[in-house]
Amino acid sequence: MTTSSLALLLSFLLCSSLLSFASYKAEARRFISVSSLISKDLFDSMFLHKDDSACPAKNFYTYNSFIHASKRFPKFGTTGCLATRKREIAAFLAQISHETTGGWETAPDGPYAWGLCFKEEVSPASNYCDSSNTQWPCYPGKSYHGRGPIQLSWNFNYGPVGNALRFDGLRNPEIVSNNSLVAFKTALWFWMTEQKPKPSCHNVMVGKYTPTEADAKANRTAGFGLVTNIINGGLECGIPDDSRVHDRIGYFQRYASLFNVSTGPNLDCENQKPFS
Ligand SMILES: *[C@@H]1O[C@H](CO)[C@@H](O)[C@H](O)[C@H]1NC(C)=O
Ligand SMILES: *[C@@H]1O[C@H](CO)[C@@H](O)[C@H](O)[C@H]1NC(C)=O
Ligand SMILES: CC(=O)N[C@H]1CO[C@H](CO)[C@@H](O)[C@@H]1O
Repeated sequence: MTTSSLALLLSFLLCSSLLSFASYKAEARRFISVSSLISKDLFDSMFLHKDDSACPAKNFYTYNSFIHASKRFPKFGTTGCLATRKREIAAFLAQISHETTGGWETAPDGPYAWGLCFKEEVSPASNYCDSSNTQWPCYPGKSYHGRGPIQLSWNFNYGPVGNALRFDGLRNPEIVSNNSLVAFKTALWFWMTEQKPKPSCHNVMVGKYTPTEADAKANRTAGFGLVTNIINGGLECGIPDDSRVHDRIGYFQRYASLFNVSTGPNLDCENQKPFS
């Protein structure tokens, strides 16, 4: 191995800046894709039970759909150094695992081996129509309950995600639980897209989040806990010892360890105020 290729390798491994930014970026584009960071074997070792007959989403969430969907969002899992990339993918998979978990405390292989077990909310309490939203009006008879890996909910999310991904989210919300490619794309859309005043989950995990004054006052510092705050902070954050928050963290710790990467600080959001 030449000195320069050794330097390159080290910069990837250690996240240092031995190389100029331009050559670093060029190398990064050449070598690192989501599928090179997470093989089908690694994916399958995370989601040990997703295709069990006990899981309603049996055979729905395939590795190929995940990889294919990720290509629609080229910055996902390809930003920053190698550890950052793996950590972002682990965080994303952890959050969607909590959203779709079939696990319980004494489940086979532990509670965190049961991500991607559900594709649709079971007995939704409402049709998640915010009728005060005139930009994304509900279509008569349609329900905007949780569907897909991120359990996309509400007309004001189905509308814009459909717009971005070129399907009619308001008239055809069912596609999110009937087409696994669309399903993964909706989850990645949610992950990658900033919805003010919240930052995007992606920017938080790759170190591109700059807290506003309001964020600083609310303890919203970067880390996995802030991602939880973005996804469901109104219900889960600012509460000591919330079991849903612990479930998200448990998934993240397991996946980070399968990726051989550290989780980073601020896993919890119990000391953070939700966004308002
Ligand atoms: C993590 O480390 C273990 C043990 O060294 C190794 O077998 C495994 O392939 C590594 N996984 C990844 C994703 O690098
Ligand atoms: C911020 O977090 C610290 C502990 O980390 C806590 O003492 C403080 O009350 C928190 N502030 C707010 C506004 O939640
Ligand atoms: C073919 C198919 O899977 N159809 C499903 C589409 O989604 C609706 C509701 O989300 C299901 O009830 C159908 O079974």
